[in-house]
Amino acid sequence: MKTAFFLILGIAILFLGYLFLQGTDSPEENTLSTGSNVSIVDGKQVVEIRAKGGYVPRISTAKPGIPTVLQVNTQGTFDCSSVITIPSKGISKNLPPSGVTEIELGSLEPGVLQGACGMGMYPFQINVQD
Ligand SMILES: [Cu+2]
Repeated sequence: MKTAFFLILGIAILFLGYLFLQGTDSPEENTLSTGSNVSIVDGKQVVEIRAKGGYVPRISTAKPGIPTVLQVNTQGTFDCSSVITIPSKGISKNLPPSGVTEIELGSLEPGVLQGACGMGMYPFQINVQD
């Protein structure tokens, strides 16, 4: 009788441990894997962000060594995030109030690519890592 109790208790602990590991594993995997706003289509990497009162997602994760396009979506964007800049690449672009703007970034080097609105008050970044 006592043996059965401890057996069941043991199984319960193992099961809870399994659930716990699953729970802690997946968020970690998400931050390491390519973000859901980043896709690779026909050998081209597309990083999608939305511009309106800032940039969403503010942090994207992309892979190096792939020709990359930053696809910026606007919808009723009349604030200053309608001017997007990536200083290290000499990029400054006016976005339409609504629409999709593609900005060629070329093949990215590992590291962090910083961008911001025209005034520098709304930052965003692309973490470039394998
Ligand atoms: Cu601004």
